[in-house]
Amino acid sequence: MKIALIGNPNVGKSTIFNALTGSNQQVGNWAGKTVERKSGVLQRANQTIELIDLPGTYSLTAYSQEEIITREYILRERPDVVMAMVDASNIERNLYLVLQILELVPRIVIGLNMMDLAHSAGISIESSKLASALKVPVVEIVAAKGKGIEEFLSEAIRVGSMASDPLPVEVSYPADLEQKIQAMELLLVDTPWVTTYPLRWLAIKCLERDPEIGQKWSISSTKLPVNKTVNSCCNNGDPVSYELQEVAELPGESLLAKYEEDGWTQDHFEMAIADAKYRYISSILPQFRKHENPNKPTLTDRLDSWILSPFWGYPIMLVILALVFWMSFIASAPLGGAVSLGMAWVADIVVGLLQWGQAPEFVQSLVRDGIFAGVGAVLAFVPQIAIFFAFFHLCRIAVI
Ligand SMILES: Nc1nc2c(ncn2[C@@H]2O[C@H](COP(=O)(O)OP(=O)(O)O)[C@@H](O)[C@H]2O)c(=O)[nH]1
Ligand SMILES: [Mg+2]
Repeated sequence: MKIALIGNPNVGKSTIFNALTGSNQQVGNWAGKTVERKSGVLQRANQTIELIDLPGTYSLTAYSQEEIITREYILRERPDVVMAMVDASNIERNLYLVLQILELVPRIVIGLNMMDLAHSAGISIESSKLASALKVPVVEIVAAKGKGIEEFLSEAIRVGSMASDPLPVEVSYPADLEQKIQAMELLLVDTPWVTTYPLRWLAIKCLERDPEIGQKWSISSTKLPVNKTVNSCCNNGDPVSYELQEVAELPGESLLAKYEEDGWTQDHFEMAIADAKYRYISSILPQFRKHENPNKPTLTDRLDSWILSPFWGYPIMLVILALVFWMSFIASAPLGGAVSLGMAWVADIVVGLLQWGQAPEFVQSLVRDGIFAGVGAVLAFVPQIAIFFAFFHLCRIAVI
């Protein structure tokens, strides 16, 4: 059985993956990509399970390597079941990805992780109600503490072994958009593409003018060089590789042109489709999520209200940038000086020893002026660089 782990970045996929596969892992890169590929094998109830930890992603459009790899893996490798990890403390954004997965495959199980964080933020989520809202099994987990991991896996195995596909919810789009999706479905229903892609998903992606749709691949048993101009994932780390044969034009160009005349551009479709999913999530949220103290904003909420305010946001950003600049270039100067002094001190000792051992003058000069002066000049920048990167990393995780 093939199981894929999917979720937003930092939801705890790797924690689960490591807990389940232990040292039985294969780590490499997705072919032609700088994205890590982790797979592992485990045994449960006389079954061999291949588990794959897909790259963290927020969406399944074709804008990043992670998104393309994730969806291409689902479409081409056809895992028997998807384990969708969800951060319970940030459920709205996480469910957005779940709804997109549900448009691709019906066999999914949701792992509601970070229940501890949700609890301390005053959020309570009733997993059974979430399960009935989406018509998908939900298992509560605290991956970091190893809680619920085995239950999550058993549930995935159960769904993966079901004789027929389950029927999860389908997002309902506003009537005008729904009518356009159905018109596109009619054009696509008899094409060979529906053997590769689910019809509704294909229709939506055609309306979004997804650049990856319509690419024809052939499977080859030898490892082929990856065509660098093609922005698609190929598993040349696997026994089989894929080669792009051709990019076919799908039906629907004239329909798209007509829609465009009416103002339904590519951006308009993308926005309308994303908006409908978020509206759908907002409409079901009250069924399963409760804020224990809804009026009391959390610290993050309060910080956000200042940092993201249109008035205070810019001065705060300038202050933070000035602070990073000051820390990196001015406050770090004494540290750089200390490194230079330290190097000079060590150089004196080493050169003293060389003199004592009557080493030739050129060796002493090489050590003093070449090695210590050269390396010292470089090391003097280390505090500056370290401070800058520490701030850079902080800003990055603050954004995430
Ligand atoms: N508080 C809390 N932290 C968790 C939980 N599960 C994972 N983490 C932490 O979240 C971080 C991201 O986890 P990781 O498995 O790397 O996420 P990935 O990006 O989805 O692979 C790590 O520091 C984990 O220790 C959990 O249930 N509760
Ligand atoms: Mg990970």
